[in-house]
Amino acid sequence: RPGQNHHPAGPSTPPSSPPTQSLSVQRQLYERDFPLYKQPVEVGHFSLDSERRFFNDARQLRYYVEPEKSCPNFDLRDGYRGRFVKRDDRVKEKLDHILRWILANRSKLQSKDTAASSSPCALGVDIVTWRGHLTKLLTTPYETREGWLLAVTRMGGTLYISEVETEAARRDRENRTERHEEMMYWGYKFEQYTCADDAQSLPDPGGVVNTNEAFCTVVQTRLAEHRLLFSGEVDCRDKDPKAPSPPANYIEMKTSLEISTPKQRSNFYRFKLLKWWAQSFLPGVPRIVAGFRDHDGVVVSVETYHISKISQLIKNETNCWKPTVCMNFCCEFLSFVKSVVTEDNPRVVHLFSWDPHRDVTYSIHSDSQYSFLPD
Ligand code: 0WD
Ligand code: CA
Repeated sequence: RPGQNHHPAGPSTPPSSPPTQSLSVQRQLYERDFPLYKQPVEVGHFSLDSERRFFNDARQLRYYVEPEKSCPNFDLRDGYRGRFVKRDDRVKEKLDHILRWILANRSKLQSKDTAASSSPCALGVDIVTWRGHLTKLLTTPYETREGWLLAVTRMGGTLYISEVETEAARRDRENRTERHEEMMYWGYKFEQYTCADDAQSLPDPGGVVNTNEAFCTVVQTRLAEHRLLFSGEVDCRDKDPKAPSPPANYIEMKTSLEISTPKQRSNFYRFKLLKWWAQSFLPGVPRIVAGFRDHDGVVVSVETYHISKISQLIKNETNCWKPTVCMNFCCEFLSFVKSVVTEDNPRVVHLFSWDPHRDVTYSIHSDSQYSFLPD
């Protein structure tokens, strides 16, 4: 049925109807009650070392040390030339690290309710992906600049979702200005000023910043009927030994230009806080510590945002985003994917594609450059 459009939560859609060709992204279609989103549970974690090697442990987890002053004057440019090892972002790792974690931790996944589940599958989850891919889905109804490509394969009843770099994103990556390259370093430098290797020590601003290093949490949760397993990079944890268990003790670090005009403040609320909220809400990370910097990369103030308070913060903003629209769209996209990707075959990829001001569409590829599940 070409041209047919997938209608969100359409009660008139019979459950057995054939898959539709596209999914609308219009906000008003998703303005309804907040869907069920279960408290995310950490089922594991892993680390990537300075050479991007995988370890099934928390060796890269760091500890947040609150800056001495509210105006700390951290110089984020320090070390860019000389004490910086940058990850090679031409290398596409796809889901490989998550798959390594799954292979090492299968026993933790065979959940007790798998046998009783209406859709039994090998892993006991419907979706495996990166948190960052879900963040892109959450923000899609409000995105006007960057589209996305998501490759999906069904294997053993589980849908694996892995991003494919768009042509536009590749052009942007290859044509970044020297200024932009340096500014990408500033976020990592801020982490180095505020994070220590263990609960007893202090940050070492004189050390090397190596963006190969990462600590990733693996969480399990449910969005309406979709059982999700995803991983996301975590910057640090609360160093208090009495802090709650993960993910409630995790902290996301951010930097942003200092806010000096009402226009800047409104843009911060409407665009940046949307991305910050979506990214941390998904894995249940409760706090963001933000360093506000000037044009020269000097941090002039530090502020904490509680994820649970962000929706209140933005309520008085005109033309602002709504968390319920983000979550309902993501839920509907996952239902759309489930209805389209029915063939259980690691060599088949359905490539879902979205550009701003368009519907989500897809194409089908067998044994192509898009296949991403390793043998
Ligand atoms: O190869 C790829 N195409 C991708 C790899 C795409 C997306 C993710 N990854 C993997 C990497 O293994 C990385 O360790 O993503 C991990 C992070 O995953 P995520 O948490 O799902 O990603 P996201 O939420 O977008 O980013 C979290 C942090 C970023 O922090 P800020 O504060 O800037 O949001 O992960 C870093 C970055 O510090 N980051 C990445 N690190 C490695 N590779 C990547 C990336 N592609 N993107 C963001
Ligand atoms: Ca961060």
